[in-house]
Amino acid sequence: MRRLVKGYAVRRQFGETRSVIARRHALISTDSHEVTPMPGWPGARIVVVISPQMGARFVQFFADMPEGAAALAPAEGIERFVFVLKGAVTLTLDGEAHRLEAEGYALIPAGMDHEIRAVSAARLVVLEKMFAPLEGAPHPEPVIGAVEAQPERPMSDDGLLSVRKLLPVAERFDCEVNVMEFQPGGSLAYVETHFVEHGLLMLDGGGVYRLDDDWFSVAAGDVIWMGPYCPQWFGALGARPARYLIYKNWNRDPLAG
Ligand code: UGY
Ligand code: MN
Repeated sequence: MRRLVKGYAVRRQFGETRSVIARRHALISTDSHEVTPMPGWPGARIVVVISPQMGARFVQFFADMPEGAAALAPAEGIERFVFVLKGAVTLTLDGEAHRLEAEGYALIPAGMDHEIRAVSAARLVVLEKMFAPLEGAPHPEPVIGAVEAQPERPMSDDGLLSVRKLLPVAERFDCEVNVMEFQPGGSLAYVETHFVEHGLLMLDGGGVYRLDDDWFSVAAGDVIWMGPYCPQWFGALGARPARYLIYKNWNRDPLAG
């Protein structure tokens, strides 16, 4: 561990980082995090890791909130997904307070006023996008849950890959957020190419991520943006399972804006 820390220090000294920003993908390692102020998040340390400025159609950021800090709803038309990495927050929606602890999460539909308040110092990862309504479908309801309460569904015949879906599978939702778990040696079955994009946070373990024509070693804390049609594949390495949180826009026609 000591060597690793020293390694980072040396890399920084020579202006190196594992972060890579390319046309259709990005890998953001923690050593290049940049803290920025953010309207609606007074007192919080915000690090925006994915945004439209790099080509994405959504935003992903970390929010470190000191105890007692509160965040307000985003601008009109934007839906928000909040996932607690550390500590605890209360989410107040429609006058009701919900406590979210580590690996607790919430999807707050566009247009829904709310407050997120840190009960203790808390670290969150937040995803926001412009909601894409679907004609004939009702407006989605808020979703509040915890990862471990969701059923683990097998995703491969070898038993090495499973997924927990954090949101209901229904077309009124224009995105999904999942936790995928790879046992050591497990991998995606094929190189995916699809029109939807991803925001990913490595939660545990690590492995090798293929993005376009490059292969990257990735570990807990790393963030990845995969733009439309970025060829992608992951294989887990190491003695313990690798897990990642992954967002995807979906359920909408590619011609629908
Ligand atoms: O759902 C997905 O597209 C997912 N399997 N992609 C990924 O893990 N890169
Ligand atoms: Mn994919």
